[in-house]
Parts: sequence; C-alpha cells; structure tokens
Amino acid sequence: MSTTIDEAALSSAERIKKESLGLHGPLAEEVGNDATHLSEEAKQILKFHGSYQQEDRDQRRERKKAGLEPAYQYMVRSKLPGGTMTAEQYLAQDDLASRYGDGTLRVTTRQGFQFYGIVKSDLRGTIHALNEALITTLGACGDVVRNIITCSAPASGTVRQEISEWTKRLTAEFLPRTRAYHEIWVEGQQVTAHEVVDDPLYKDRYLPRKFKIGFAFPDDNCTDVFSNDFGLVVIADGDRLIGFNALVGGGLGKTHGKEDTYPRLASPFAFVTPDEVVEVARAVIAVQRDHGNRENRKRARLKYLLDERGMDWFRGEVEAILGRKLAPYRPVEVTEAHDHLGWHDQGDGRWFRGIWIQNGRIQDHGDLRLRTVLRRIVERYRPDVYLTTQQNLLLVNLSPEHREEIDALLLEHGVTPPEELSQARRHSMACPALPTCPLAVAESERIFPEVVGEMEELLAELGLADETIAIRMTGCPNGCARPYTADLAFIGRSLNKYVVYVGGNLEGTRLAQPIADLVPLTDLVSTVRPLFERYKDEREPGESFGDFWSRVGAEPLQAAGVR
Ligand code: SRM
Ligand code: SF4
Repeated sequence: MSTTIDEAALSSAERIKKESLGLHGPLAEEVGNDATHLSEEAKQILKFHGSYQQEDRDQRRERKKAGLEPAYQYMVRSKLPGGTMTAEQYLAQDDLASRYGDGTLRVTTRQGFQFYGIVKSDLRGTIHALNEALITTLGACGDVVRNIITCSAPASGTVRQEISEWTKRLTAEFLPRTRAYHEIWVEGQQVTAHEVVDDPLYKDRYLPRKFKIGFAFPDDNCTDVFSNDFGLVVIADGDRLIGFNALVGGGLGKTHGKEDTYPRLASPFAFVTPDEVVEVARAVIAVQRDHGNRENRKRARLKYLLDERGMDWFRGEVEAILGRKLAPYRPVEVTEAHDHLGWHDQGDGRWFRGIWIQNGRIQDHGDLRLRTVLRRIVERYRPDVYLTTQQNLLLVNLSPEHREEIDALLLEHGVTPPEELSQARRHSMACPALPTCPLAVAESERIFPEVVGEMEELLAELGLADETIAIRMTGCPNGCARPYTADLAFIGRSLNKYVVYVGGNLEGTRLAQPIADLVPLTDLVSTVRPLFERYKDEREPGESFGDFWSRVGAEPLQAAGVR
C-alpha cells in the first residue's frame, strides 16, 4: 500500500480507528451503561485502552442452550515497561485480582500482568485503581507500540540498569496522545464532546497492527529479541553503553493453512547510538505506519512489509526520514539466554530471588499457595517486583540476611526451589488459551503441566533429564508463548490436536520447523519419543535437542507433510 489510501479497500478496523476520534469512539458512553458487553466499535477501541472483551468459553454451550447471552467478562493488561514495579504497585495489583478479578494474576510473556473475569461494571474501577497506583494500561493492546521489554535481572552499575531506564523512556515517547484515556478511566467522566489531541506519530488511524519493541544483550537474550518488530541488542564496552544493533521485522503469528502468513525472526538493520535511538525507532514506526498493509490484517505486521519491499527499500525510507545514512549493523552474535531463577547478588550489597511460576499464573491452588506467599514476602520485606519475559518473577533489592527466611516462607507455601525443578519444567511456557482466549482452538495452559509431566518421565527414562530443553505450547498458531523459537513446541491446530515443531533454541536465534500435524493430545509425547531416542544416540557432546534437529534436519514425520 502506498501513502495514497483507497478507503474502500481498508479493513473495518481502519474505519473504527479513524472514527474513534482519538480513541474515544463510543467507548466513553458505553462503559458506563447497563449492558453487559460493548458494541463492536467500542470493543475494538477498548483494546487500545488495555482491555479485551472476552467470554468464559467453558459456559458457552450451556448458556446458548439455555437461551442466555455469552458469559461476558473482561481481561485487563497492565503495561509495565521492562516488567518493573514497586512493592506498593505489586500489592495494589494483588488487591485488584481479588476485588474485581478471578483471584489470579497472570505474568505475561511481555512482562505485563493480566487480570481476568472482570465484569463490565467493574472495568472502570479496575483501570482507575491501576492508574491510582501509577500503572497505565494505555497501549497495552491495540495497534500501537506495546509494552517494551528487556531483561529485568538487576546488576548494579552495569548497562542493564541503563536499559531498564530506556524501556521507560521509549514507552513515554510512543504512548498514544489522547484525552480519552484520562477522561474515561482517570476522571471517570461520561464525555460526549470529544476533544481530539493531535498525535504526530499515530495520526488518526494509528498503526496498521501491533508494534513490538524489545531489548536484549548478546550474552542474554531471555527476551527473545528476534520476535519483535524492532529489536535492540545492546553493544557495550564493559559497563559503558556504546549503542545498539537494531533489528527489524520479527513476529511470530501465522494462520494454519495460509502460506502467506509465517513466523519470522527480525533481520539485522543498523547500528544506532544511544543519542539517535529514539529518532530511528520513530522513523521505523513511521515507515510501517505509512506503508504497512491496512487492507488485510493478517499481512499487516512490519515483517510482511519488509519481505514485500525488501530491506534496501525499507532502509532507504527510514534514511529519507532521518535525512542521513545509518551506520552498518555490527558483527556481534547473540549466544546465550538465562532465566534468572534462584538467588543472585545484584552487586550493590543486595540480592534478588527469581521465582518460577507455572505458565505465569500467580494463584493459590491446592498445596501451592503462591499468591499468598508472594503477598506476605512483599508486605514484610518490601522488595521491588520485576517480571520476566519467561512468565516468571524476581523479588529485587533484598537484604542478604533475609535470604533464609524468604526461602523458608516459599517452601512452607509449597513453592519448589528452582534447583529442584526439572530442566524441562523450568524452561516451559504455555499461553492462556481456553477458557478466556477467543482465538484458542485447543487447550494450552490448563493441560500443559500434565504434558510436561509426561515429558519429564520420558526424558528421565532416556537419561536426558539434565538437558536444557525449552518446551512451549499454545492453543493456536498466533505464537503468544513464543513456540516457534523453542526446542520443542506443541501448537494448537483444532480441538485436542496439535502441530509439533522442533529445532528452535533457547537463545531465540533460530525458528523451529513443523514435523507432525494433527497429533492428538494423548499422542504428543509418544510422537516425539523417537526424536529423543535418536538425539540421545547421535548427538554431539554438549549439543542441545534443538541444535541437533536443526543440524540433522527434521523431516516431516507424516508422509503428507505438515502445514
Ligand atoms: Fe498474544 C492475541 C495473549 C504475547 C502474538 N494474545 C492475543 C490475545 C489478546 C487474543 C485476542 O486477540 O483476543 C490473547 C489473550 C488471551 C488471554 O485470555 O489472555 C493473547 N499474548 C498473550 C499473552 C498473555 C500470552 C502469555 O502467555 O503471556 C502475552 C501478552 C503479552 C503482553 O503483555 O503484551 C502475549 N502474543 C504474544 C507474543 C509473544 C511476544 O510478544 O513476545 C506473540 C508473538 C510475537 C508477535 O507478536 O508476533 C503474540 N497474540 C499474538 C497474535 C499474532 C499476531 C500476528 O502478527 O499474527 C495474536 C492475534 C492477533 O493479534 O490478531 C495475539
Ligand atoms: Fe490465544 Fe492463540 Fe495467543 Fe494462545 S497463542 S493466547 S490461543 S491467541
């Protein structure tokens, strides 16, 4: 698409964005009315404000039979740049999970928190309370720059600290300019005359699609930086930040059976200094804004624009905006990724403790009283709380003399120490899927712990229990738990059936490939057993499962191939 817009060909989302007049839409009027749900227009605009209208899909059939409307509810997503929050902010969100939500807090793969099961009449109360705690939800969803991620593990006096500040700075730069958010959620007004604020970056139609920015370090790509539209790999000389290797065009979503949609790792783009990073990011976003596909949302991410027009064209457009040439990408490899679990010295006399959270779900369930113990620890020791992109949580700035007490508390509440977790479980991730996600075609979070359990048995039997293997599951091909960069992934295909992928790596530098399609849930582990047997017999010393299959080339296990 060129800058001349063919209005008739645009997707309906484009009309809704434009007619919203700066994200007001009919939202302000509808949020306060008595209906249990929103109109299509308001629902779309609500996303930009950080919330999705959902329904409890477990109740769908019964309610339909009884002639009832769907069990409408809302998911609210906190936007936490770099995943950081204070103890007070953690406690405020923990309160909200019970006051308005379903009693759980979900750490997302982009360092946000999600609240579920909020009824429409409590939506304003929830978002208002988050803002009172100085947490925004603006732009947590929608066609704008999403939560900006980085490795949150603190290391005093190093560039890591500086990068955490960068996530906040870029967030402030790329927040949509709108009065609507403040009016609806903060002031709680029912506004009808909309005051439209000029937004030089997003203009009146925002971006063609979501836009993701992430930071990483060459020796720690725990953020999966290559999955972002715009990635920044830190280039440092010791503790001095020199600049960033910028990457463009990452994105993981695809649609089953549609060959023109695919996961793609971001490509090397340019070297940028700290002084120019905001300007370059802004120019990259502007090129996507002006040239990205606004007719077909399935092809609207930056990755497709790049593949259609080529890197030279893209760089030329960015350079034309900047009015100068960009410096070439530096030959620096990304080689490691860490999960930051357990105790670590921050280098300033204080320590942080990384806590593994199954699929990011903070809740009390059976013997595991994770939500209770986290609240107790945060109330008593007042640590800052940082979220990781692997759905885990770090308790930060703790005094070393509290280490034993904190470990004892965690144990008492049923939290397994990281060193006792199997490697397979420790590196596993699943997306929420059913019953909240409207796009799920198969289960994920709810059944994944059992699948991992079966995998643990298989790996133990083969003597592979100590291998670091990242296993991920999603309920559809959109890729929310980043399955396409995992060693092994199960991706929902239809009810109880999955596509099996192998060959990614923990460092996030390689895409996995599909090797079996429509595999029933009950056959997942038996399907991959031969792959692990061969890996055990033929691997080279130190070779990971994903590296092995990438080297030998995983052929489709089914004659008909996989899509
Ligand atoms: Fe996602 C849509 C959950 C990270 C790719 N994602 C959704 C929605 C909102 C479904 C919807 O559109 O109604 C899911 C809400 C389900 C629920 O009930 O909570 C959802 N995505 C999530 C989270 C919560 C998964 C998790 O396990 O933590 C993550 C929230 C991150 C955040 O805090 O902002 C989440 N989503 C991702 C990632 C991973 C990442 O960004 O590192 C991806 C792959 C990278 C990418 O964007 O390409 C991802 N989500 C998608 C897509 C596919 C986009 C595409 O280009 O095709 C969709 C569907 C869409 O946008 O139409 C989607
Ligand atoms: Fe929903 Fe699919 Fe994302 Fe899972 S991967 S949360 S099923 S959109």
